[in-house]
Amino acid sequence: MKHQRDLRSLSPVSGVLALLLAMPLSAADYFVSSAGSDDNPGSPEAPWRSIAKVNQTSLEPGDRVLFRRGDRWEETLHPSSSGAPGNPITYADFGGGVRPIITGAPNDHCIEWSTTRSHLVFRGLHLKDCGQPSGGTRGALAVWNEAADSRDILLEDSLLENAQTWNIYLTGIDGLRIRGNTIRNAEQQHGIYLDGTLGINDVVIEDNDIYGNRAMCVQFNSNGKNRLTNVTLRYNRLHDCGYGGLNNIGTDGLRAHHNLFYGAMPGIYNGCDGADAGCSRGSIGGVFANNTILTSGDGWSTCFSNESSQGTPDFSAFVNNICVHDASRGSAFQHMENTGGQNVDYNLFYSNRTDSPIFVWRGREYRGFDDYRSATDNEANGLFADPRFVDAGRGDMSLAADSPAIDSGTSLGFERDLEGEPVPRGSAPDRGAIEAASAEEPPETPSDLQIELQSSLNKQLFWR
Ligand SMILES: [Ca+2]
Repeated sequence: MKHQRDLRSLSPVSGVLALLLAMPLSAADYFVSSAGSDDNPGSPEAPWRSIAKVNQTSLEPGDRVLFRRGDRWEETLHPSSSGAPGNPITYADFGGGVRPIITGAPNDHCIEWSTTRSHLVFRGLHLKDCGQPSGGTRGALAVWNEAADSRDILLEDSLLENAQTWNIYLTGIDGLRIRGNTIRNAEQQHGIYLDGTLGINDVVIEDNDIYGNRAMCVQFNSNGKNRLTNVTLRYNRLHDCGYGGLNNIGTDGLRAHHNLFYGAMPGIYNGCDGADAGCSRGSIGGVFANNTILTSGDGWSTCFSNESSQGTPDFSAFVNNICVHDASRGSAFQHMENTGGQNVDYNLFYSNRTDSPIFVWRGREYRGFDDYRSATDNEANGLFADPRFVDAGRGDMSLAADSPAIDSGTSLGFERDLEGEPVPRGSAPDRGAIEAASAEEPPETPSDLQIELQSSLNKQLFWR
């Protein structure tokens, strides 16, 4: 039985026409609860019980499968069909309390498909303890696409934690949005692993909190096969992962901006895969801008590293970043390869250590920022100064009013910062991920209307 949604109940404020055009008259909602029965019709009053029932049901574009908050399933969700452009199939939550928990079948994925599935939305879910121990290839959301490309996949407002391998493992996707999630504590591998083996194109990863994963917070890897194309990583907090914040070994033209990296880990690696002899599928053309990167701890660590034993990785620009290197070993900035044309400027470096931080440029090592700057063409507008974070110890890397990073960046056309505030505020963009309120224009106490307008604006920017 179908449970047709009442279109008249839609809010009249925004995009209703587009929504109506996109929504077929047959769109149905199916409700699922641990207290239900698979003999039920799947209505709110008489919900289904199992994910097996969901997997067996042929869903149509526009349909939604809604899992009851507070319930739990030890089954793997295998989406049975695809949505349509502008009209996805949605897997989401309903009711009150904590998000619905899906743990996957024992030692299996939480969500998996291995033939083409497109136009799917996953929202408001809690994927927990998923996957396979001891280096298996399964994770919380894992797609291994043996057939043609999957397209248009959205994961948002969900909690992914304690996957036995990766929290997210995906390949063979064109059109991927991962936004507003918490992705933490993968027990063996990365928080997010995008594998270019079967192609990855058109990706936006934004507004996520990614931490405590055993390997990298985020890894983009060609595996020596296809470079990942049109990838944006922005407005994320990446911290306290075992191997580092970002390992970019296989994108073409990555845009990584307004991210915050911190914890006892390296910040950004840019390089080549170990299986890619000659680095023919290594990273090229990446832009790293307005990131705030703090590295610390007793181990080897670097804010930004462009190197590989396989060959010559490449990047385009490293600009407007704040880089605090406070680790006992490693370097603040390391560019080993003999390639040229990179734009490295307007960054702010600092170290709390008494010895001078190490900078490496084209294989030569410099002790301290002044020696590095005078010997290279880099950092004509660079600074070595305390960025004056409000309270770095408590994770507050916003800028105090006397920060030298305020209004001293160069304009790159960005529209918002890590926290959703407009860029620029004041006379120019700041360095780093968080744009400070303007000193000349102290913030007024906003009216309710202003709050509403700002919220609306943020939502629009968020949905770009
Ligand atoms: Ca500013």
